Amino acid sequence: MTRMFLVALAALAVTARAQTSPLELRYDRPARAFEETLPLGNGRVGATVYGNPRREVIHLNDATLWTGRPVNARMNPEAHRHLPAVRAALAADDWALAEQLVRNLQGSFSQSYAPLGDLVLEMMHGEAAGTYERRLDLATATAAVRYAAGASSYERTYFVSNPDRIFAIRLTGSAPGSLGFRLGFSSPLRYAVDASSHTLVARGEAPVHAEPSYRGPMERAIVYDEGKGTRFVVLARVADTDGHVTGTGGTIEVGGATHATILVSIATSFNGFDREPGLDGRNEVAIAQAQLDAAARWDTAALHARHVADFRTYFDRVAIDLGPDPVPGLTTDARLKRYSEGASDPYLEALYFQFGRYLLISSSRTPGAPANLQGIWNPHVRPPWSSNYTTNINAEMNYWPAEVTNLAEMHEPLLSFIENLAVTGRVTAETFWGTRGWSVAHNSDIWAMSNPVGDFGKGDPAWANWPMGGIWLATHLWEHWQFSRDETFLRERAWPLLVGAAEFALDWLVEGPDGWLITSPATSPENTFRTPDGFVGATTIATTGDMAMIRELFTAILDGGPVVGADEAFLQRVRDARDRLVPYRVGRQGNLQEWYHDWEDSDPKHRHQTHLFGVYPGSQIDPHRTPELAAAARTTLEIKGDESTGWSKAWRINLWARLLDGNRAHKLFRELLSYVDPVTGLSYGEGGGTYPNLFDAHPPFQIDGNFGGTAGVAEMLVQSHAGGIALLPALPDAWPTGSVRGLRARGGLTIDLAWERGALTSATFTASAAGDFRVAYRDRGASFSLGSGQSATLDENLEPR
Ligand code: FUC
Repeated sequence: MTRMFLVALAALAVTARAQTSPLELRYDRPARAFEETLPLGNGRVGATVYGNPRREVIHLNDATLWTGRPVNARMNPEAHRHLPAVRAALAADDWALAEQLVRNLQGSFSQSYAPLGDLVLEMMHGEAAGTYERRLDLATATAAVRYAAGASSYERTYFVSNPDRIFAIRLTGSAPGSLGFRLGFSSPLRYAVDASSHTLVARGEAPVHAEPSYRGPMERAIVYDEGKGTRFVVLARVADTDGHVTGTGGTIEVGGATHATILVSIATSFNGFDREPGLDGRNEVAIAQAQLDAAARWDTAALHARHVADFRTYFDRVAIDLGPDPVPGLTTDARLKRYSEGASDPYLEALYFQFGRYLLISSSRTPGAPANLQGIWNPHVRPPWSSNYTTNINAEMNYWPAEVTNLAEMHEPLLSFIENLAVTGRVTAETFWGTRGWSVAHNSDIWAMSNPVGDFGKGDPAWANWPMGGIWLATHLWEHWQFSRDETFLRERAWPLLVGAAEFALDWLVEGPDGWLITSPATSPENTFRTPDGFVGATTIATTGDMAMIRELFTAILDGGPVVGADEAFLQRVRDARDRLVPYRVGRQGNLQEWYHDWEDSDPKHRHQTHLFGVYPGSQIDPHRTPELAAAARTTLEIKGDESTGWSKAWRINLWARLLDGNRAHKLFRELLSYVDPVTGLSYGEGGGTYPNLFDAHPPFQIDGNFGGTAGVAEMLVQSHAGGIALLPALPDAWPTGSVRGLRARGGLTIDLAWERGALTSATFTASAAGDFRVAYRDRGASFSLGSGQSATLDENLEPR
C-alpha cells in the first residue's frame, strides 16, 4: 500500500518535471514561523504544515468558524436622520462639521475569523539528523516532509481532500516498528478533548464577540456566551496502520508501526449567515462523523488519487512558461532572496502566479464564505483587521484572478456571499442611507454585516463611512456573466442584485453645486485631503472613486438590460443618471483628480488609489479610448511612487498593465516579490512583499496581494475589458519567450498564446459560448465567429493557421 502510494506520487512529480522544474515550494528546514508554513485546504478546511521532525504542530481552520452571531442590521435605525445635516454642512463647505456629523452614521465593528486549533504530533524517535526536506507540490496540493532519525527514514504526506472532506496525514518509518507517535489537540478557543475511544474528539465553541485587534487591549475584547457561538468538532482517527493504537485522556498513541494514516474530519455548526449557530446550528458532530466514516472506506492511496483528480480539474486548466529555471533545485526561500537581490527568475514568477491559483482553489469552495483577508489560514484569536472581508479593496482583490485564470467556480463563494449581503444590505440602505436597494460599507464578516463600522461614532470617517462596497461587489456579478455568458445566471441571480445596487445608487445620488449628480457625503477610501486653508479631512462630496463605481455599475445595467429584457423606464433613469455623473477631471499636477475639488492629498503616497478604479478593475480608462485620462492616471501613479503595502503593489501591477506599460508592471511585480522575513518582519505597515512561504506580506500576512499578483500576470498577457481582446498588451522585456495556456477572456473565450523574442507566434481561441470576437495584437486586428466549443488558431500576423 505504502509503496503504491509513493510510486503514484513519484510518477506525478516526473510528469511535472518534463516541462520545467516542478511547481513546488521546497525548503530544507521546518517552518520557524507561521509565514513559513505550507498551506493546504479544500476550500473550507485549512491546515498549515510546519514540518518539525519531533513535534509537528498543524494549525487547523474552517472557513465557517467565525466569532459572533447573525447581525442585527437594524442596529442604528435612525441613523439616516442625520444625513440632511451632513449634506447641509457639505453644501456650505463646512468640511469640519461634516466630518464630525457623519460619525452619527456608524454602527458596530465586524466579527473575526477564528482559529480552530492545533493538531499536535509528538514523534517517538530521537533527534533528526541528515537531510531534511519539506515540499508543497502545487499541482497535486500535497505537502511532504522527509527526514531521518536513528536508523530509520521518515516521511509524512499531507493533503486536504475536497471530494472526501477529510484532512489526511500519511506517516511512514522505513525500519520495522520505527514509527510511533502521540496525537493531541489544543485550541486557543474554549474546547474539550477526549481520545478514550481511539478516536480523538475535540469539541469547542467560538466566542460571540471579538474586538478588532487594531482597537488594542480592551475589556471584553473576547466574549463567550456558552451555547450561542459557532460550535466546532474535530474527529481524528488512525487508519491504515500496522502498529498498535491506544487512546487515553486527550491523546492517541501509535507504536511499533511502519505506516499509519491520520484521518481528520472537521465540521462546525454554522448554518447560514442568518441562522443562530448555537440554538439553530447544524449538527456538527453528525456531519463530522459521517465525513469520517465515508472517508475511512477508502484506503489512503485512493483518497489521495481522488483528491488529486479533483484538484487537477481546476489547477491544470492553466499552464504558464515565462522562461527557464535559472537555479533548479534551489529552495524557495533562498530563491526568493536571490530574486529580491535582483537576479532574474522566470520560474519563480510562474510559480508565484500558479501559487495564487493554488490558494484560490484551496480557500474558496464554500458558498457564502469567500476567502477572507488570510484566505482560510489564521492562527490568531484577534487576527490582523479581524481577518474579515474588507470591501474597499481587499475582498474584491481576492477574486481578481478567479475569471481570468480559469477558476470561475471559485468565484461562487463570493457571488453567493453577495446574495447574503443584499439581504442585510437592504436594511442598511434604508436605515443608514435612507435609500431603496441594498448597500454595503467597508467591512463585512460571515454574518454578511453591511453597516458602516466605527462603534457608533468612534470610527474615523476616512474608512468607516464609505457606502460603496455593495456597488463594487455587484460588478463581480457582472464580470461573472461577461466571462461565462451564462444567461440564466445573469437573469436569475445577477440581475436582481444589480438592480438593487443601482436602486441604492440612484437614490444616493443628489444634485450637486454645478448640476452634476454627486454623492454626499463621500470619502475616498482611506485617504484624506487638505483644503486650501489647511483643513485635513476625509468627508466631502463626489469623490472620483464613488463616481467611477457608480458609472461602472450603470454601464453594466445598460449593457445587461437588453439581454434580460429589462424595463425601459428603469433603464432610461439609469441612462439619464449616468450622463449626469460628475466627469473625471485632471488636476493641477496632471494627475487624475481624486476629490471633487482640486485639493492636495495629505499623504500623496497613500497605498489606496480608489480614484483609479476606472483603470482597473473597472473598464473606463485606457490609453486607446481615453488617452488624456490614461496619462493622468499614469501621473497619479508616478506621484504615489512604487513603494507600498503588498496589496497596493499588486493593484499597481494591474494598473500599469492596463496602462500598457509591461515593464513598469513587471517592476511592481518584482517588488511584490521582495523577501520579507517573518521572524523580524511582523510589523504593520508599508514595505509590502512576500514571506518565505510565498504568502503576501502587507505586512502582516494578507492574502489579497497573492491574488492581485496572480491577476496582474494574466492582465499583462491578455486583456478583454474594452470590447475586443488584446494579446500580450503589456508583455515585459523580462519575458522574451514564453507561453500560456488556458487564460479566459470576456465573451467566453479560453486563450492559449505563445511568443518568442518578444513577439507573438501563435494564439488559439476556444469559445465556451458562441460569439463574434475581435482580437488585437500591436497594430494588427482580426475578427472571427465561433460556435460554442469551436476553436481557431491564428499565427503571428493574426492570420488563420
Ligand atoms: C484597509 C487597508 C489596510 C489593510 C486593511 C485590511 O484598512 O487600508 O491596508 O489592507 O484594510
